[in-house]
Amino acid sequence: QLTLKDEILQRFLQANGEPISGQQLADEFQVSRTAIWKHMQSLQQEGYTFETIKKRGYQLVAVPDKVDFGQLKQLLTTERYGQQVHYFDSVESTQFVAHDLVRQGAPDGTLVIAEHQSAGRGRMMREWESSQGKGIWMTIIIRPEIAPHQAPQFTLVTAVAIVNAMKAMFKNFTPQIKWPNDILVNGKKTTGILTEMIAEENRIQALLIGIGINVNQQLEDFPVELHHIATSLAIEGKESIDRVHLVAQVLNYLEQFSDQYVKNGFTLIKKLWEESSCTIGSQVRATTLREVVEGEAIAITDSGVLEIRQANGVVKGVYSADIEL
Ligand code: BT5
Repeated sequence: QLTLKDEILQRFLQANGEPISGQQLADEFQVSRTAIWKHMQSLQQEGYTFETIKKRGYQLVAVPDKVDFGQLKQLLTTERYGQQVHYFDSVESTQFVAHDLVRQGAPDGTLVIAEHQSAGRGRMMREWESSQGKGIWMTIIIRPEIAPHQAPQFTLVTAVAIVNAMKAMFKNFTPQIKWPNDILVNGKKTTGILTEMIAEENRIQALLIGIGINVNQQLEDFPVELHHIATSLAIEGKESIDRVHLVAQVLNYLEQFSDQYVKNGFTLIKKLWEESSCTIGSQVRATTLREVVEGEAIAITDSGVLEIRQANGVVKGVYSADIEL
């Protein structure tokens, strides 16, 4: 549900820089001009800048660099993904918030997004560095009609969506997928995906798709121990990036690809995945919870398992692992 303030903002965003008078807004929303003015003042405090154009009204001339859902809605072409947004300045982890929301019955496509996470996490409770205002830290709650054993494939579906969003927006670098859950640019990690499942018996209640994308950090924004493995899109693309557009693109592609996957299965996604992968054909060292498997990554199977041909010729399937290329 949009508040009046969000509606006013939407109206200015739709106006594309054209001025709108206070009276016009008051008439449209059937409130007083003072009410309109109060909401515009609080938008100003959030970093929106309005200019007064004589006899014509107010013009929106600058928006703050934050993930604003008034603006996000304009950019979405989705039916469900991102249509409900829970936006936070700071949370421990968007995954934790999403767990609570699932319990409260949040609908398919609900987005949880934060400017900062104080306890962002990766797989197996590893730390995920989520600095204020520089990245995209979000969880999408989805409720697909699939069996629990298909859940890991959603990490691959998500990776394909993110890579396509990046390719559509950025021409001066090429993102690559590293199985199972990383997107690399020039060999360094820009993005991590964390897929969690809430299931009962043979039914999925919800998948929580956590996505962390390093967007506008510079190297010094990362802790030293990440300098050799992590990078941001701004570092690789040599320009600062509008996060709202990227969030919208990711959600647009993600809804399209997950619907496609649920309807038609893994074949197309697998093909797209293979086209953007830097894993297949490489020598890898995969560390699973039980063992270390070394060899050439030769394929992913129809269920998303990575096949590795070892030096002795034996092919092993790996379900989840950390990969060194
Ligand atoms: C991941 O785990 O790559 C999944 C990361 C998911 C983060 C999102 S943010 C929104 C949502 N809310 C959360 O709390 N989490 C999700 P994994 O493959 O286990 O990789 C974790 C490892 O990546 C760490 O042990 C570090 O070595 C490294 N790392 C930590 N922060 C990083 C960053 N910002 N960029 C690149 N690498 C990082």
